[in-house]
Amino acid sequence: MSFEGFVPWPEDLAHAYRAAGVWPGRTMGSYLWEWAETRGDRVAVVDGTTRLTYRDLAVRADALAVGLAGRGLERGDTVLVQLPNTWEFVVVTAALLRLGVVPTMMLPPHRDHELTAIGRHVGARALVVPGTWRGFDHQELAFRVAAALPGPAEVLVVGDDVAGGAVDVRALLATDGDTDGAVEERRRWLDEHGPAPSDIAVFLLSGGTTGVPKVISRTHDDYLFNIVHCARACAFGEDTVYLAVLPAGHNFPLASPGLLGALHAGGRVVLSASPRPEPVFAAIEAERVTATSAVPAVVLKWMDAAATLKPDLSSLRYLHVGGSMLAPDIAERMARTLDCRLQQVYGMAEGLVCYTPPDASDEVAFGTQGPPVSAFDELLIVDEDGTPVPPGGTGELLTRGPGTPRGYYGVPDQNRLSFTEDGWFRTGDLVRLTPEGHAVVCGRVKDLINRGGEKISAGEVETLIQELPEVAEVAAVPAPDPVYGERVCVFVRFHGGCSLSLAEISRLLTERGLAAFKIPERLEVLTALPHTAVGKADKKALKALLADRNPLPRAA
Ligand code: OOB
Repeated sequence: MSFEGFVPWPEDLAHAYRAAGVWPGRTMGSYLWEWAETRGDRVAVVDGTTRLTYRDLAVRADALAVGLAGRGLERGDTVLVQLPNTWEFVVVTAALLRLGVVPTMMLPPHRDHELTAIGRHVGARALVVPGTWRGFDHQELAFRVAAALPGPAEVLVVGDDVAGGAVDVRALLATDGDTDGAVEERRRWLDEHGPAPSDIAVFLLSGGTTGVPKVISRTHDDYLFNIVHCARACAFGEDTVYLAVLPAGHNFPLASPGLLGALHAGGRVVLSASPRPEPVFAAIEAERVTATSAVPAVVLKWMDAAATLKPDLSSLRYLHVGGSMLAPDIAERMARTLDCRLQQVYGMAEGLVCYTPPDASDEVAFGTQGPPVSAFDELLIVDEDGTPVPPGGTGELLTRGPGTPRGYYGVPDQNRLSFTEDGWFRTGDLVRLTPEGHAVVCGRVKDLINRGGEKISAGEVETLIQELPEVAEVAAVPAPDPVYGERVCVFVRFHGGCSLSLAEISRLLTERGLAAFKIPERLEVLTALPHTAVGKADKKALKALLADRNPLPRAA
């Protein structure tokens, strides 16, 4: 493996986890053919009218993997994957896992700013993008980003109008007319050239509190651990029909347990390209979906729409809700309105995932975020000095365990802040534990804005706004919002004689290639920002100011 910024697992721990079977000691791609042999004709993936069996998935993933190898990609490379929820997302991911080329999971709204910064950080060798998606030309974006990367990078397109110079992914994964011999030969070649369990399987993006998002390297070992335990915590099995609604590059719909968990359990994955109520309800009805997961902001929209659309949700047994704060009364209303078991989830791409059990009492299901999915996960609640708080007290949650890696990729200075010397990850979340060991998330100490589950680093937005010549000082804080929970509000002090409107700031940040969900939706102009003793913008004071301004001016 050639990933220099990778923080490996301590040898002794890795050895102990493998010896005890905590880590299965396998790669994720190694399951594909096992599944194809035991459940070959069963449908694995549904996307509209496209249905792939477990065997189709293995055959196509192998074809694509070998095709990509033919284009020069090899084990230890990484590519940026920016695909919507389509069946090709699953095949591309499976192919990359098989080949040992690490998918760096980007999100469809990401633009030049995120793709270029992350692509440089991980040393991306290619980008996998849709052609045009929601009216936006991702192919053109990918060519721009590829040109801005230091090394050569290919543009791989999943779409109809593949430009000259780009690689047509659909052509690579087509297998029509392949003989059994060809399929077998590809399988053998990939078995020999694929990754090891300790290799990085995927790169995930962290909500991050500094600059652009931090990159989390997940090995086959530690990612499989999460997938298996989350699938167990959600009672996934062969009868599971899981609907992937949130962007599949997020850890939540991808692997907690998400689509990988559903496949691992022998179930079926249905993909919805949009979280809007109409397509989601239609997919639940048509495919008799049994489980899905979403952030509270999305479920609130489903609840509103259910009143008028009156969908048949009788197949839906479990709804996993997490990613941002959820009040107990709303949790209860969600379960009643959609008539299913609510499983709250508190998780993070950095590893730890907590789930309320499927058969939890109402008190637990509505009032807590549940215990960690595995008994091997350790939780510690500390105060501001790092001292453990008394049982039941609230403080910052530190965690460690076989599914929580020991460092972000390629940021040693940040790692000294985010991880303790003995391997605890500082979540930045304020949590208390019930006597039964269930987590209750109470807030956070990290400087980010959680807009309906999308994490936005305040620092990233501030850095871009600070670069505008009119701006003397800026601080981004969460503004409370009834649907999204929070939206980005910026407090700005302009240089004398200068000013910008919210619309102008929005346009300038869009021009700089910032993803739309990070663009501030509220602007508060101050002649002086309050400061803390160390001279930083005092965000506590700013949030209080925001709460005092009633009603708040709303973004256009
Ligand atoms: C999930 O993952 P990320 O990496 O996008 O965000 C993690 C952060 C947590 O540190 C916490 O601040 C927040 O999102 N969060 C919650 C929460 N679940 C996550 N805050 C309050 N209540 C909750 N239930 O968001 C994620 C990953 C896997 C499964 C589920 C969510």
